[in-house]
Amino acid sequence: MKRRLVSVLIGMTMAAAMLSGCGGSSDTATDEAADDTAAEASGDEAEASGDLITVGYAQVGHESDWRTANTENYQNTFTAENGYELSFVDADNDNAAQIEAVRSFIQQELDYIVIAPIETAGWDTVLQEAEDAGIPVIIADREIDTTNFDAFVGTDTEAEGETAGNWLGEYLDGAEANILVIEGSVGASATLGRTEGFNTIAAEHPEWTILDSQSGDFTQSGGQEVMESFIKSYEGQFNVVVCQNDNEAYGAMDAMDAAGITYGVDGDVIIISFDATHDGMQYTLDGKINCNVECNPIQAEVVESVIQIMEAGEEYPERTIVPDEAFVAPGITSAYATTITQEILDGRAY
Ligand code: GYE
Repeated sequence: MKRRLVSVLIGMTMAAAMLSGCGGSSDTATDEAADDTAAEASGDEAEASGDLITVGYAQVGHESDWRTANTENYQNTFTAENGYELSFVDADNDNAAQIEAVRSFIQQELDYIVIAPIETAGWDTVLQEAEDAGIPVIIADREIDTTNFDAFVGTDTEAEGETAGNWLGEYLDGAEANILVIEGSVGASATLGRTEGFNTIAAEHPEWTILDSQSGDFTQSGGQEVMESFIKSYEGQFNVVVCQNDNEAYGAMDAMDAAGITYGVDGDVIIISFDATHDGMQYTLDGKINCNVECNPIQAEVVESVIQIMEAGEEYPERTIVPDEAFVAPGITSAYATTITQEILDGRAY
């Protein structure tokens, strides 16, 4: 199998097509309906003749709204109509269970294996087994610390962390920051990347102090628990809370509401979140979250296009970065982020 040793940042046109869920902007509704019928018919034929491409997806779990959007995106992309049979495993944030899921995909001799790795570590052995079995592996969403796989498709979480830091620097304009960080799951590349990116910018600001940084496991209940304990330890001492995903931000807001702490554009505490999923964007539009750095969960179409190139035996991109942008609440203008409007929220696919 040939490989192209380059990184690819997919173009905005492709991203726009992915986000709107349609393959070509010039298609009329009638053309699309005809295309759909044709695709369904060929899917039926492929299904009947056993020609479907079998793909195993070892998903992290169901910890967040981002994850739900990502799962739905895979289930809607790898369909029989599109020529695929998808084996989907939700590993429920259990690293060992996820590795076992991959092992079972190998035993089933699936055509392709896609993994959204819970943690960066621990992949070497099972990936070697996949390679020995001749099954191509695409690492999706999160990164790992070995290189024995075929392609990566995901977002640049370190850049997301830097964007958050750059926005905060711009917003505070030299004012002091006492920061609490609610991190994502321990050992996940999304956590490591966002932390590192934000810390790089924090290091440029002697007027900032990171008071504490604890994992909220990318869940709402985790975010709430961590925020409750932060409030006990640091009440009255902090003015910034960085939540490494939207669900943690919802939990943190609940904890601050219960303690009578105000936040957002009219409050005492600045909230930064990541993901920019639908509800997170609504909170940003409402001025409760000051800045929300997007992480695009709509990645299955990109994975599918890599598989199609592999199927054709052509050179495929080894690394595809799905682009993100950042959003700020109404009333804030930024060089690093777009000021959110109702129209932007209404136009989003997740
Ligand atoms: O930010 C979080 C999810 O890996 C980028 O995982 C993903 C992260 C996402 O649980 O909400």
